[in-house]
Amino acid sequence: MKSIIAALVFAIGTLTVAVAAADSSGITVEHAWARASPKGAVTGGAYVTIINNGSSDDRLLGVSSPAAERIQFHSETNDNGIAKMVQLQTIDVPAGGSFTFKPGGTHMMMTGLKQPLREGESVQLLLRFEKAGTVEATARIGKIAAMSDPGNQAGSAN
Ligand SMILES: [Cu+2]
Repeated sequence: MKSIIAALVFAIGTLTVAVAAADSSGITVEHAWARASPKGAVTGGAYVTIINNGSSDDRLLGVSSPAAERIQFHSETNDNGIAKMVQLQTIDVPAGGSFTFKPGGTHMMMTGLKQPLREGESVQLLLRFEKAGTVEATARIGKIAAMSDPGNQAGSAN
């Protein structure tokens, strides 16, 4: 009987360790998408939802892509009908919380595009977090003025 209890305690101990390891980075990136760039444009908008199911706060430090020279975070505010963009250095993603980049709100601005962003194609994003490290996401490219993830639109042309 004693040996069975010992085995059980050992099994539970192992399980706890496994859960703790998975919990150390609870960051997932969902709904990565971008807007098609108009002809000749050198900038483009990219959007993701970051979910933090971990037990500690994390912070998005930067994003890069092989398709752009750099990616900035811009928050957009409406000041008496005039849209203003302010650059943010980092994005906080609290434990148990999430952050959504979206058109008209905080967005990722790809600058120095190396190739046009074409609807129906995709672009790689590398998100660098303070604790979770680098998380890769594939952004689907939607229409020029798309307002949401093209993968989520009913009646998508794809
Ligand atoms: Cu912007």
